[in-house]
Amino acid sequence: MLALGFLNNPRSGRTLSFGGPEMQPVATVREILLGTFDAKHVIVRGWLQNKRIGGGIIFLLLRDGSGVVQCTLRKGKVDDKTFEEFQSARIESSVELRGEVKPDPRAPGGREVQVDEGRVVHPALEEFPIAKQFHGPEFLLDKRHLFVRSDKMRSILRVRAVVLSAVREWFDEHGFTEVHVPSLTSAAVEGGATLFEVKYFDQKAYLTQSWQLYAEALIASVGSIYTIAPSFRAEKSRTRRHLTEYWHVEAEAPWCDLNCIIGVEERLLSHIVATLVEKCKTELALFERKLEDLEKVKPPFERVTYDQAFKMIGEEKSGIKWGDDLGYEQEKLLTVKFDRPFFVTHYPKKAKAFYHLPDPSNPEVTLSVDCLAPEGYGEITGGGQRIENYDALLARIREEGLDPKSYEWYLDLRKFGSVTHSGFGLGLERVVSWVCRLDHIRDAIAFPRLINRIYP
Ligand code: NSS
Repeated sequence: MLALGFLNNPRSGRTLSFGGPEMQPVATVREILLGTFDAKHVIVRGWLQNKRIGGGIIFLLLRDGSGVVQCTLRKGKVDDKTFEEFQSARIESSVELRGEVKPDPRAPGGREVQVDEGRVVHPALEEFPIAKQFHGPEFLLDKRHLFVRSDKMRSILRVRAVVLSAVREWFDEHGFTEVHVPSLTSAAVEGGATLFEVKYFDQKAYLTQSWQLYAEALIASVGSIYTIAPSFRAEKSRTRRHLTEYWHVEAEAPWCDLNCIIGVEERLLSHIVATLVEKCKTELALFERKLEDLEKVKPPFERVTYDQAFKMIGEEKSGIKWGDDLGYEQEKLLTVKFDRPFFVTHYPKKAKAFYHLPDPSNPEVTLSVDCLAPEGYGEITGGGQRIENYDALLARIREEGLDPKSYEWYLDLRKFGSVTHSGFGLGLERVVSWVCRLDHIRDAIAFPRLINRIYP
């Protein structure tokens, strides 16, 4: 019997939990299941996701963050004290096991760890409140700090991470520099209705809705740029696709018109989706997202103008008048006609924020673009070409009833070498909801912030 103790392995840098002559580094479940760990005897540690006892064997499902593996404790093979300890351990206890990896076609992943030594590190003090039975969404949101351990949330969090690494990879390879701007701001970007006001010492400030205005300053410094940061919207109604705090991937590029930014968006989105197909097959399968659906996502994406879209949804029968923004209901009508993401361009001036450039050939519409995901998901990006000219921008600010004083520095940008430029924002949770076929955007983020929820 080897003594239990924590040592650092100077070779691998990982902590050893079981000391003794054959000191072994800790294997991850992923390494065990892939067979990439170069020893048959392994130490694993994690949380007891499930437990079943039968015929003198305790079957454990151990989860360690990289995956889930079956581990078996046989009476007689482990000492009686250990067997009893695991017999009474509740699920979600933290445990450490040592054993031999053996192929077993009945085990999930085709391998199991036959344990010869183990300990419960911290036994769960109570029964885990989330059981296999159905729980309502509000209960699961109250217990979110524990629900994040579920297969569903773990898979979503991994998909999120892979989306973001694909975003960085694509931008970095295409000459975009990552830049960060403040989250505390002094003016609205996307309209006052969804601004969160905060006290900034003796002044009024707001949580940012978008990096855009700062980005337009920075393109004259660093060229094409992107950011990944939280944005805040005081969304006053409950919907399936609005968070009050969401992660915003935004890009801005000088010498780039509407057509150019559409090209950036379709190539970026295609890269994100191709990376998911390559790296997240298991997660996508859990959500029954067919790879064929995603493999169709390749540039060029289809484009329709707002005018065409308005006709496609039956004009006023869709519940809006010409000029109104497309809401969830209208986007649903439209997206059923597509089986992959597509662009809607040239939204009416009154449906869009002040900075959008009116189309020189028809100033009632703007050189704007949203990307809509199919299957009812709707808008996942919004952006377009910006107003370049000082007087035109000032006129639009006034026309929208905004205070030019708040936008003085932004107007200044048009005084010193204004250029054609465009950008867009992509809602990370909107993209995750679509690829993972989620019913509600709250599950695309670990701890959602919603109109009625700021706990836990
Ligand atoms: O309001 S947007 O359509 N556009 C902007 O903020 C631009 N200033 C971005 C830019 O050009 N740099 O928001 C962009 C995207 C939108 O398409 C959604 O995908 C997402 O941000 N979005 C949201 N996601 C989750 N929850 C909420 N409330 C939300 N609002 C927008």
